[in-house]
Amino acid sequence: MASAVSTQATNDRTAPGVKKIWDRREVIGLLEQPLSDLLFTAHSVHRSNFDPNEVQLSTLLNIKSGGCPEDCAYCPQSARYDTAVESEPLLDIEVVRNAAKTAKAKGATRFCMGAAWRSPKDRDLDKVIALIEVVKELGLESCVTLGMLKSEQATRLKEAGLDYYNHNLDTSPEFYGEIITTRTYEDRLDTIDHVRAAGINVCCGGIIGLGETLSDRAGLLMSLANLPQAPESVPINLLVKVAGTPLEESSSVDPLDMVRMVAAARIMMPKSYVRLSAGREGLDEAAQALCFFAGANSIFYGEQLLTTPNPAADLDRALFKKLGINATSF
Ligand code: SAM
Ligand code: DTB
Ligand code: SF4
Repeated sequence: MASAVSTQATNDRTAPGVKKIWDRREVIGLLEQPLSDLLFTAHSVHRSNFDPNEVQLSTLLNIKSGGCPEDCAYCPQSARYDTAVESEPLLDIEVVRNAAKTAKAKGATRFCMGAAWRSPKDRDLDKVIALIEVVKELGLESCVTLGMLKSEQATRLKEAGLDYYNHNLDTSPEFYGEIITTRTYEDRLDTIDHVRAAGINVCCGGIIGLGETLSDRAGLLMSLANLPQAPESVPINLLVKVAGTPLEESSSVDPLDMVRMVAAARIMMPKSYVRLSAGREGLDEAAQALCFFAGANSIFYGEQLLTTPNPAADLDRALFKKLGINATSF
């Protein structure tokens, strides 16, 4: 097993102070374990790093909808696909303020703003910085996802007080080219490097249900966990199949595969927040409960993701009550 020196969290087979580097067979082995064995390990890791009954709530807002030049095969906001999503200009600052206030009143602690851009222009960034300031004034953590960033842009966002930048790897390096052709895996890693170097927390995860193999799921998790420093926040999305996108007819994922992904992410990135992200509409309460047991400790909270529905906030509060989960803010 290869190792590199770092201060990152270790597991029991790695000497303290030495970052574990995961290899593919080992990760496939994790994903294929008998479910009870996998859950036992994941929950034990979770319990030794976090309060197992606490979940962090992030609310999403699509600040710039549709018309994106990229060709991400899952995405309803690509201009290349005929979906119901219209291209809209950047939202007005007061609309964002109201949405952030409502999110805070409902108990979210982080407000995440998404823009359907390949990468922001410098004048776009000026406007987004004003939105970040609004979110910070309300006492919420801020997160944005704006596409590829240059290092100077990441520095500007840091200076504006940005807490998290979301930029996903989406899938394994090997399968990536089947899903996106307009930017490379390297481009994504470069953006993540710029965000990390600027001192912004990294939010980086991926999607299952794209038609990937188990080895691709392992490859995604390896790419995340083997980064020089694991992302602070790891969103695990289940594909939301949207009419008009190339993946609209994809085969459905077994909910237990989502549980397995969450469990493996928890074991491989013990100190990261693992977010049960898009696709919760397709998971019943029992499957979500298993995801929380497996180590998910963050969700997207509020009726809407970017363009697609998410469980209503009152339903999530009722679920939390049933499971004895406390939200960070409740
Ligand atoms: N345009 C920016 C970018 O791609 O970096 C930011 C927004 S983009 C919508 C953010 C992420 O949402 C994607 O990387 C992908 O992981 C996720 N996503 C988009 N459409 C999805 C879908 N239909 N189902 C699940 N996740 C999706
Ligand atoms: C992430 O990993 N998932 C969110 C967020 N980061 C920006 C987006 C999910 C989008 C689901 C499809 C939609 O609503 O358009
Ligand atoms: Fe554009 Fe982001 Fe959608 Fe890709 S995922 S098409 S970059 S909005």
